Amino acid sequence: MTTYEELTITEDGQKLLKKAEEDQVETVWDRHQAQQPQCGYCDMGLSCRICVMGPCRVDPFGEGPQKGVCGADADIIVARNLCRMVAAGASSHSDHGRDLVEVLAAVAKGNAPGYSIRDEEKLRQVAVEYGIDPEGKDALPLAGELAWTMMEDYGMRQEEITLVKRAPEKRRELWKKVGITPRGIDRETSEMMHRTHMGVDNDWVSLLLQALRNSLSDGWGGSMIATEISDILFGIPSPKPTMVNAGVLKEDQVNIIVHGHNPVVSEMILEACESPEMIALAEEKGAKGINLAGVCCTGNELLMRHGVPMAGNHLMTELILSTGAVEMMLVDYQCIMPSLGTVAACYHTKMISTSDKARFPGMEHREFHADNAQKMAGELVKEAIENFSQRGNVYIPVEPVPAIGGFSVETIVGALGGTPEPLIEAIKAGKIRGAVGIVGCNNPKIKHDHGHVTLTKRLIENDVLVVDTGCVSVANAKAGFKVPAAIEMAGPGLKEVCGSLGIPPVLHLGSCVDNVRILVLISALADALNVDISDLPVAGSAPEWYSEKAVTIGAYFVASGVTTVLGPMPPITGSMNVVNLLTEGLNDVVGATFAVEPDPEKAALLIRRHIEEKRKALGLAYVEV
Ligand code: SF4
Ligand code: MSK
Repeated sequence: MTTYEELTITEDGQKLLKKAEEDQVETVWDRHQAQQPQCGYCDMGLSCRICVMGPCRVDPFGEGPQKGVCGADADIIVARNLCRMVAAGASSHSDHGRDLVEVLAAVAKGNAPGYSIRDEEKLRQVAVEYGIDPEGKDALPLAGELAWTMMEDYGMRQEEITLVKRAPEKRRELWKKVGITPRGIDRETSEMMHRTHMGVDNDWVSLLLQALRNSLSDGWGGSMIATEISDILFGIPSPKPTMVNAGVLKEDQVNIIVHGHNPVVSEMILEACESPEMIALAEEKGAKGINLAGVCCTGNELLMRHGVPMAGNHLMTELILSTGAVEMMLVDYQCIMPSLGTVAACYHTKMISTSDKARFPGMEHREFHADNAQKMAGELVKEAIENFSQRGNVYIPVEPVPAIGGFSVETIVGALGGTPEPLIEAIKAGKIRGAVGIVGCNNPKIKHDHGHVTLTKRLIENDVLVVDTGCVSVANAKAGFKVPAAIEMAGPGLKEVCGSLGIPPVLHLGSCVDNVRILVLISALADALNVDISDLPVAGSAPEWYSEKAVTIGAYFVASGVTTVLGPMPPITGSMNVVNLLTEGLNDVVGATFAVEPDPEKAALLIRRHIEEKRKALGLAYVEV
């Protein structure tokens, strides 16, 4: 019998798991258990269902078939499967970016009531990067021109994606030499799918190089566009206090939760929740107000820009509903478990899907578009308020924890006095040994939040600065790492630097697409030191990843020169050639590799050793780890 403590390290998670069990609510952990044992062939990447001569499997013990019906061997099958994960991840982020380009275009045409250009300076700066002269142009026509030009990044009229120019020159030259400079966002994903069709690219090395190019089209393309337009439309994040965990729900208020990734919907919901008319209606219905909170990355988008509280990360999404305190959950897309409608049906919670491309069982579909979003948001918030009277018993198990979010590159550099120089000096002096981006999801294969929190703790206590995004950032906020007082958990050097700047030792950089903020930050560091990204004492990690998007993020980190340590093993162990290329061979190609280490204590040692090796190579003081 598994205990709640074995499933999650979080107090709210443990208590709500008990509540869910009492309420006979099935959770992701129950279904994970019911799936055991999971398919060994799939786990190793050795099964293929790309065509209907199959499905095929290659026997890992050498006794059964060693080739699929078409003749594909283990290397080809494993590489193709991984490549398709990268393509799916890249297309998810990049399609999210495309939606924002369309909203920007609609704003420019005056077809998006409620939306506006909140950061005109950033609009002008990005326009210049796209080769547009903003001189003498008003914001709206300029936004239209930028949206139109960005659309070309999605197609095939360019030799390289525009924002690739943000990468250090040495890195761009390397990409050219290796032949992985991304040309068009959709083009690379489309080519990846083409190459993995039966009978196209059957060289596992060539396939994996295209996967790197495809991932770069996301990191320096679709995701970067998503982040930049979000900043233009909704403002560049700046540090703001907030609260986290299931305790952010309020017993005496109307609770509305937003879930997914795209801020286009959630920004409008926030506006509606803050309207005096809605607040008055809530009071009329007996509530003390309207409490908007987030889960996953739509939550991160609102937290970063407005300090909206965060109820939980990926594995908490079902449990948040089991509080019985949620009047309405609105979802857009990605990481939304199709089980949520069934969980909500056990309570009074209304579930609303909002995107034409993401529908779910047990949810009412109310489609948001730029032209109707403001009106739709008002109607839905009203419905949520009216649902307050339908509440049954409510169980909010913990008090919330304070945190600070909103560290964009602009605010980090601003806090440093307008230049990355003080950070570089602190790294050179050894007060900060290096920096690590911890990113990604939760996965029921790993004790919830244990990987994130343990790794972060070990790194900061050894003077490694941590920046995080996505579901990690929620785990780390819940663990108390994101308040200035958390410097007490840091090593002496990191404590001194963060203490003098008044910042926590763990900086929240945003949502999944905001991993590109990490790329921009490390590019600035590399440029300031006149080295390549792969020379820096930095690393990436995804201790509890589950999604295809996380594979793509890992791939663009590595292709950009950041060695990245994964917790769960990707499905590649069926081919030692693929394993060796990804964990060793890539060092000779892009100067960085993947590593896999599910134990966060060991992962911390691995990362610290890597950082010290980079310090040594740069001629900086180093220690043996
Ligand atoms: Fe089998 Fe080849 Fe078809 Fe895959 S592509 S299912 S290995 S025949
Ligand atoms: S939401 S991709 S579970 S981080 Fe971005 Fe969290 Fe991973 Fe989804």
